[in-house]
Amino acid sequence: MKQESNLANPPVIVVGGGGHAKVLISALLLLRRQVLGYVDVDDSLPALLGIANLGDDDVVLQHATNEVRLVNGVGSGHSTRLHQTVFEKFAEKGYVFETVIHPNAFVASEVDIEVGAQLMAGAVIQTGVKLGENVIVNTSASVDHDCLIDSHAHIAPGVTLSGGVHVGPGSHIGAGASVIQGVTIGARSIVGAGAVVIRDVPEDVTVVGIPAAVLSKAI
Ligand code: JB3
Repeated sequence: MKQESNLANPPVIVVGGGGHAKVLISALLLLRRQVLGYVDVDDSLPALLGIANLGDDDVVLQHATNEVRLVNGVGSGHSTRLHQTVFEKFAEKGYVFETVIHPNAFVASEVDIEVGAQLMAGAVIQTGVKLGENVIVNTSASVDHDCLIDSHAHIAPGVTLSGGVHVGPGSHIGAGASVIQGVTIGARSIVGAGAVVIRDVPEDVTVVGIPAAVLSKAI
């Protein structure tokens, strides 16, 4: 697991104040992490689980990069790309994103988890898996042996990835989708909720249905 900071467990600031942020704050509180607050483009949003809205993203810049860690609380509510945009915006300024692993996630041996990855409650990460930076494995999603999930990909709730699946960078696997073993999902592609993927998916497309077929270019 790659992480860099001068402090063992620095306090965190959550970026975003919607549904994804709320789930992350819940996990962080269970993990007994100190959460200074969250930042959102909407500074009128109320506290989340007792954690205050600190204002907009400029508030983060008031903290030195080695004093705090960030948690990327922007999910896929507005766009499947925003999660990556937020990560890159702060990472290029030198901020480190915390890796969040819910205490009820299962992580097998010989798993490689990059900085900023998020494993929600009930996520199962089997042996030999590699999770890139800023990846989300959402509630009750299952990532089986030797899968490679590239940076910024989102494995939505209830997804089943069989062994040796490769999910390309920035891709989104929709809720409840299933992917058979050995399939590659191309970069930035979207797999619709409930789809069953039985063959490789190219880059920059949306696939839906059973078996999954290309619907359109991804947006
Ligand atoms: O399905 C599940 C379990 N979770 C979904 C998650 C993965 O994606 C959830 O149900 C939603 O569909 C979605 O959650 P998310 O991304 O939190 O969406 P939403 O509830 O719409 O909140 C997004 C928040 O991010 C809003 O309050 C925006 O104002 C804020 N936001 C957008 N861009 C930003 C930025 N906040 C900051 N700080 N900076 C930004 O650039």
